[in-house]
Amino acid sequence: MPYIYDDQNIFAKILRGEIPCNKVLETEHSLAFTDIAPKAPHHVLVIPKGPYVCHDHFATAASEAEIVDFTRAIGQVCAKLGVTPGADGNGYRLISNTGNDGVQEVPHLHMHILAGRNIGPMVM
Ligand code: IU
Repeated sequence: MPYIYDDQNIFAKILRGEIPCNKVLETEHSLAFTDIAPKAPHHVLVIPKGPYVCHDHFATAASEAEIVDFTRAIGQVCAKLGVTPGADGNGYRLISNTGNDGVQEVPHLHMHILAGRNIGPMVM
């Protein structure tokens, strides 16, 4: 079944500049901003600028340039936060909630970066 993108979702509005965000990083194809309800000292969301509902949609429909940009943007945000383990940071968790069972609230692909404390066991 094809993915149907709802362009009225909150992240689409942020991308169109209709709603402000606390921007952490912007690249050609991606945007990163702080989560409005942080679950950790660092809680950043990274989203592709294109209209993709979730990772599966992105991985099958996005261009290689978008996929590379998104993947690198996540790494760049972690570096900016100073949490990259290989660069003496203390690590982080990446989460991308997907669909109903993943309890995805906003239907635009987003990667949560959680860091700044021990995030605890995987089931939250
Ligand atoms: P999800 O369950 O992975 O879809 O979580 C959506 C996240 O988007 C959640 O952590 C919200 O706090 C966050 N968020 C936001 O940062 N800004 C908003 O205006 C809204 C939700 I609505």
